[in-house]
Amino acid sequence: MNSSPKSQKSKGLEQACVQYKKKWISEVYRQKISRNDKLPLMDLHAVFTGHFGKSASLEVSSAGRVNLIGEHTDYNDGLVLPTPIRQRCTMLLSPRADQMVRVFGVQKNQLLEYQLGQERAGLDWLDYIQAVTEVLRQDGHALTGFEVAFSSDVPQGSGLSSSAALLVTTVKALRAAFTLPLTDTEVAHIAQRAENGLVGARVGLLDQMACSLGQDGQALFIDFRSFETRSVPLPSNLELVILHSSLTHSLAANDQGSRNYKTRRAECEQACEMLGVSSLRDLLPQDLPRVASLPAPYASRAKHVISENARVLKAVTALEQGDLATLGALFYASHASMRDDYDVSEPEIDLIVDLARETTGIHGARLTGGGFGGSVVMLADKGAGRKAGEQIAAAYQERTGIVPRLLSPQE
Ligand code: GAF
Repeated sequence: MNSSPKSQKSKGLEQACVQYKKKWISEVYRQKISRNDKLPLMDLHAVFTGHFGKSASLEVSSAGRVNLIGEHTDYNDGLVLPTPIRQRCTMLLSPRADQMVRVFGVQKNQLLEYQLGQERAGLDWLDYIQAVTEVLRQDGHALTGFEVAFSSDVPQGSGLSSSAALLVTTVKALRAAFTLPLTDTEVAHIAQRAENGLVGARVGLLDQMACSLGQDGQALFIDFRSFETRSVPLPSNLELVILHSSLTHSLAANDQGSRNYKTRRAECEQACEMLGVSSLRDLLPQDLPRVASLPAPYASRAKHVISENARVLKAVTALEQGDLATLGALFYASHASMRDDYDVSEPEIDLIVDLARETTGIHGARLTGGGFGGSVVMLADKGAGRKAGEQIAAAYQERTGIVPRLLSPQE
């Protein structure tokens, strides 16, 4: 059909207005985000409408997690104890009739797209969305295309599960949009398969379970052998301090010699082979003398996992009793084990833990997450956390010249 010159002109004007509006929205939000990394929900709705010309049909969000204790145990059939953090990933979504997927990532200020069924790795942050649709399609779930805008204030590479929060949010948003019959545990498994698959990081299941099942004010005890889960309320005398060292890490990283996540996993598998067990979970603290006869580094890697499982059990009891002194001692012991036996800490992270020891109101501190950078979680007396965290952050900055980020408690 031919359009008249007049209607062509008004169409051109309309397109110019849409382009101008998008540019304006991008600029306004880029400035907001560069200031504090977070976007109010109302603004995310405006971004969605600005980009896609309609309102979103649903909204889903998942918090990041801090692991209190139980590190590098998940892929060894072991025990963990995460809890949600305030920072979260929020996603707005609207289905389309065709197979096109269009995604606007607020923090990247970027709109990327692909066709369902043509997922391929290498498209930066879009890989997380592609990885999820690939797994859902493999499982036979019927999807159509969709439009998405998402925003996350879980800092990347901070050891606080920014990837899992995005993956879990994506699975849950698609579950809601296409009425997929999935439990929260199944959501976590799909998110892990997505991360192991197209994203290419061979991570365990801790982060996805924590992001999918975590409840505010509760720690989530998970036994990765029996798949038992149990909520453990955080005692009212406790406040968590989370300080991001600003050293970022990548779980997919393969290029730091032997100091990476993938190598640690392989070392555990080799230790099992040498010990003739199917998993390090088969061993208890009384087996440590036998484990000590392994060559380096296998003896110390296995020692960390075995001793860490025992610490998680003790931590659950201490948490239930509101016993911050015992819990704090377990935090310091866990950190020493990650530093000396598992070799996943960094001097800057050790400095934060040492500063915590000298700070009034702090009972314990440890590196949280996969390591090689990231955050330190500390136990503080209720009401003392902010001041203590600020003191530690200031001393860290003075000694290293690196500007850390105090993520919790909030002002
Ligand atoms: C990362 C991984 F993704 C988890 O699976 C877990 O192994 C953790 O490191 C270490 O406890 O967060």
